[in-house]
Amino acid sequence: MHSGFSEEGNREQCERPICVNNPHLESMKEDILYHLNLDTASHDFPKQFGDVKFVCVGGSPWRMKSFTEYIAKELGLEDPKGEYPNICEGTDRYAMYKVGPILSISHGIGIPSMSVMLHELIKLLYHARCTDVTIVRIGTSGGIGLQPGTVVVTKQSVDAMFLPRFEQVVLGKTVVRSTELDVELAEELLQCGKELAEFETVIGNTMCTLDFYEGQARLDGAFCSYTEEEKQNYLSKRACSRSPNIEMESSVFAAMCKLTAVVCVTLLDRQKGDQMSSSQEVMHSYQQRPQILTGHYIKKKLKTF
Ligand code: R2B
Ligand code: URA
Repeated sequence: MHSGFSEEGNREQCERPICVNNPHLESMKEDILYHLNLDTASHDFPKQFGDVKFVCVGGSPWRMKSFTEYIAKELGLEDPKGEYPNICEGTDRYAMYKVGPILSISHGIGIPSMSVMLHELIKLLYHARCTDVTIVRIGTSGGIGLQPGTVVVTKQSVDAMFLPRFEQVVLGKTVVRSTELDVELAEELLQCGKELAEFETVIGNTMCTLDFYEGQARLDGAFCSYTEEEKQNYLSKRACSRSPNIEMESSVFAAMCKLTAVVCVTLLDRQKGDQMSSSQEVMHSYQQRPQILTGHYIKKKLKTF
C-alpha cells in the first residue's frame, strides 16, 4: 500500500489509523518535518493534532486561512479575538491552521509542491496517532463547457493523456500509481451541493496537468506551438467530455491518500478563453464555493459523530 491511509476494514468500522509505509521511520529518534517547520522532538504531536478528523488542503495560504475563519464561524468555534495563528510560522513554504478537529493547509502550485506537503502531513497525522481522517482538496480549476463558478467533485483524476494514473520516477524507474478517489465520499459531497442549491455542482473526471499554460492547451503563455483549432480539438476530445475540469494537483493527491475528495470550482470556460478576466470580487466569490460545500459536509458529519 502506498497511500497514507489504512485500507483495512470498511468505512463503518471505526478507528482507521493513518499508515506510513516506510520501515526506516521506526529507527529515527526524531522526525523533522522540514517544510512545515515542525518536529517530533519539540512538539507534542498527539496533544497538538491528535483530535484531527478533517484536513482541508488548497493552493493558497490566504484561502486556507479564510477557510479556517469560515468553518470556525459555521461550527460555533470562533476565537473571540479572531486569532488563528499559522502553525507553520517560521517557514513561508506552507501555511497551516487548526480549529477544533479541522486542519487546513496550503499546498502551493503543482504536483511536486503538493507531494512534499503530503509526505509531511501524512507523517504528522501518523505521529499524532490520528484515526478516521478525511482529507479534501478545496481548489480552483479551468472548466470545459461549464458555466464559470460551477463546482466539480472529482470522480477520478486523469492525466493529460486522459489516463487514470500518476507516474513518478523512483530510483530511475517509472512507477505508476492509481488515482482512484473515494466514490462514496464524492457522492456525499455531490449530495451536499444539491442540498445547498446555492450553485451548480457536478461530478466528473478531473484532468491533472504538469503546467498551467502549454500543459493545459493555453494560447496565452510565453510560448505556444499550436493553433486555436488544435487547442479546441484537444479540449473537446471525446474522452475530454467526461473530464469537465483541469487543475494541477489531483493525481498525486489521489495517489498518496485514501478517503479523500477533490472539490474544485471552475474559474472560466476554457472553450471560450484562457485569461482570468473576471473581477477580483467574482473570483473571490467563486473560490468560496468549495469551502461552503465542504463546510456543509463537515457540519453534517460532526453532527452524526
Ligand atoms: C489550480 O489553480 C492553480 C493554478 O492557477 C493550480 O494550483 C491549480 O491546480
Ligand atoms: N487552475 C488551473 O489549473 N487551470 C485553470 O484554468 C484555472 C485554475
